[in-house]
Amino acid sequence: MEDATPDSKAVGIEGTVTRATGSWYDVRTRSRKVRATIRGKFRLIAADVTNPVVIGDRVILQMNADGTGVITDIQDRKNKLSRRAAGRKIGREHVIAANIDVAWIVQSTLFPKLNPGLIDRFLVMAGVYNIPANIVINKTDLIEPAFEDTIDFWEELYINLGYSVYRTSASHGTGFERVRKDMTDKISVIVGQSGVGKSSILNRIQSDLELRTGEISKSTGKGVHTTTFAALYLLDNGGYVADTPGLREFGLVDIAPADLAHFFVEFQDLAESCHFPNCTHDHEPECRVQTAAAENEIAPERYNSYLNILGSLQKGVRDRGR
Ligand SMILES: Nc1nc2c(ncn2[C@@H]2O[C@H](COP(=O)(O)OP(=O)(O)OP(=O)(O)O)[C@@H](O)[C@H]2O)c(=O)[nH]1
Ligand SMILES: [Mg+2]
Ligand SMILES: [Zn+2]
Repeated sequence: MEDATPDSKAVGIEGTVTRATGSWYDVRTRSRKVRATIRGKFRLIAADVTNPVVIGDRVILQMNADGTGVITDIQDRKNKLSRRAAGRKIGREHVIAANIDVAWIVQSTLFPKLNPGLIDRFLVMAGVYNIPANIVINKTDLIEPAFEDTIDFWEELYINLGYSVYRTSASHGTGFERVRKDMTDKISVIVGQSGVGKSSILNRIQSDLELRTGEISKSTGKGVHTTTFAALYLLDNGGYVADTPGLREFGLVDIAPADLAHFFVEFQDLAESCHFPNCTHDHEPECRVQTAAAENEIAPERYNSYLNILGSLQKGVRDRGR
């Protein structure tokens, strides 16, 4: 669609939402960035969602005479990344971003320490929302010789499962060429807990972003939640990348416990040979997945991680049933 002139009322302009904070939205059209509001009807449609228009949304704008715009239509989303809202809006869906081509799951080697259980939770989340995922191990400059084997072990494990693993040091600026290349022409979203270096990584990918980065708490070894809202940044080489606030936790409430195994790629074929079609691969007899874990055919670490997530899903089901 052609860009319309600011005083054109009739023709809509197509654009991508790059910032969504409160009542104002930034929309990038082919030629410029427009500040826009939304029509009230979107709030009504989305009563169970805390935010009706999110970054990554493809929208139609009508221009006002003063150069601002009004979002009049939202195109169907290819996918979205959400979490359950906490606090006042508890239980409602909070959509973080839409139309995502790839989620980059960031972990740091130390401060905070690499947490494969969290990688698995993020992989499940990406799977549930139908988003391809890559894994970034940041802060490689902190790897002591004694720690090298551990990092190699996890890197190899995820590569063998078919994921792309990237090693970066935002402090030293190493490992970014491949990340930059694989972000080209895509909508990327960076996820990971606070302090792993998500904003620092983006500053390395494109220095003019100048995103604020935070400290690591001396007492907890964790980040201090420096990034407070998600925004989408235009990349020089084409594409967009979203920085997001560190996720404290995310309810995996959207899946039934019996569906969890679908998101552990290496379990899929095995699960078909289990005796019970709704096997949770936990306690059931004649379970092919349990046998595979016992015989190291699948990594016991991944099986344990599966059981941990299964436990939290089952707890969620019990809590909601009360
Ligand atoms: N040693 C080392 N420190 C790093 C690296 N990358 C980031 N840091 C430090 O880690 C701290 C947190 O970095 P941020 O980029 O703010 O982390 P974040 O993931 O964006 O955190 P939130 O915005 O709170 O979610 C800062 O003090 C960074 O300087 C790295 O590669 N090596
Ligand atoms: Mg940040
Ligand atoms: Zn089974």
